[in-house]
Amino acid sequence: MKKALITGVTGQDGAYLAEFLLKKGYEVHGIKRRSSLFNTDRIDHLYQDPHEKNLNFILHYGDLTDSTNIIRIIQEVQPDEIYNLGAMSHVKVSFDSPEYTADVDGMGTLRILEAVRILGLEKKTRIYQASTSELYGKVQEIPQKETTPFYPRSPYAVAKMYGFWITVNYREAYDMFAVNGILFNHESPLRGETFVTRKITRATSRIALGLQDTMFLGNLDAKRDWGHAKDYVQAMWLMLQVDTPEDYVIASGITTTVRDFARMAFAELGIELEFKGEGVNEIGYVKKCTGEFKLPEGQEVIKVDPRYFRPTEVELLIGDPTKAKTQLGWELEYDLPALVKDMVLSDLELFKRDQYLIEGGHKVNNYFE
Ligand code: NDP
Ligand code: GDR
Repeated sequence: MKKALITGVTGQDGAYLAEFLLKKGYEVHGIKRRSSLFNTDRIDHLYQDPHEKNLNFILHYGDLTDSTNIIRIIQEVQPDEIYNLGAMSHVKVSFDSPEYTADVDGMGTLRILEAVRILGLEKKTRIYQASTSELYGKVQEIPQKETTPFYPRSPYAVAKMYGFWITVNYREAYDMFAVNGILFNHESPLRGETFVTRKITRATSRIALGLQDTMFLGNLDAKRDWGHAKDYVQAMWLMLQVDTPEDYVIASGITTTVRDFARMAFAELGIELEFKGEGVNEIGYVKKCTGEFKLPEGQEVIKVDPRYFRPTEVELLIGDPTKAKTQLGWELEYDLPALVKDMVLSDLELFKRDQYLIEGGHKVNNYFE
């Protein structure tokens, strides 16, 4: 039985990857951070009582800022594959916590690589590093591919750039099987609530149900190449199954504005939007309702709040996944409409439960960012 170790197992990708590897028959170990509340919502369906025999999903407390626990866990587990997904992954927040982001996302990657080397596991353990399309930053070439120069535009992207190159360096210096997946944005019903797609699908569902009137967004013109996280974790695994360690772009090859993503989310519930105004004065309002949800025509459901603007923005991302498709045989199952549908319907179910609770006189979590 192969053993995999996942950092960031409690995150969106960690949860899908753990499920995928368990189905493949792996023994899966995950590193989770200690927190004052349970932080395992996304993996609770995989949980096994530690008192059971023959466990194949095992969690360890740890943190990427602490090399002592990284070394100890890797020594204990002796993994065949490490997936380094742990990160302070929010681009806007990285401007508020730049030093911490550098420590976790940059130095954290070094700690993993160095632990494998210190423990003499260079020939046994294959390492996947979660690199990102944010490395491309300011547009140098489109579509962006493996050979496109980097121009990072945030403390997050700069930290990830260190992670990218230290992975390449350990591969070349110590002949380790260490690879970068340069993944473009991927989303799902498990996406963190403050990333724009999930923020939109949550607010769309709440607005349709009458739990909220308006959502506030930042740059509506930003363009992203969005795919489904379920498809993208398969690419991570494929990258570790080939003979030669190489870096790959994983993307859908299609780019869409934030504005159009919002339009698609509302359309999924039969609500047609139109936009008027420009810049900070732009407003998205209801033009027509053709389905179950009847909102008043003209209701202003999207407004712009400059607090969500970034000091330096990445305006356009569109990836070319040809190398992954031809060399790894990677294929997408979900296109953008299927992704939007999956997210909106899942959030609608979630907030129908909230609506039910509110009708019963209970309080629900009302925290939005
Ligand atoms: P999430 O933010 O959903 O998950 C991040 C994970 O990292 C969580 O499990 C989090 O723990 C954990 N984590 C944060 N800080 C630390 C730390 N100091 N030590 C250990 N673990 C830590 O991210 P995604 O699942 O979306 O992304 C996975 C990886 O892929 C990240 O590295 C991200 O930067 C990268 N990436 C993501 C893309 C995307 O579109 N989703 C695209 C390209 C790259 P906790 O649950 O306790 O917060
Ligand atoms: P991104 O994702 O920065 O691409 O990083 P995010 O969803 O946060 O932003 C995408 C684009 O939408 C614009 N935007 C807003 N973003 C947020 N979060 N909230 C808003 O209200 C809002 N309004 C407009 C942003 O300005 C941006 O242009 C994600 C993360 O998962 C990274 O970890 C990963 O590396 C990259 O994707 C690829």
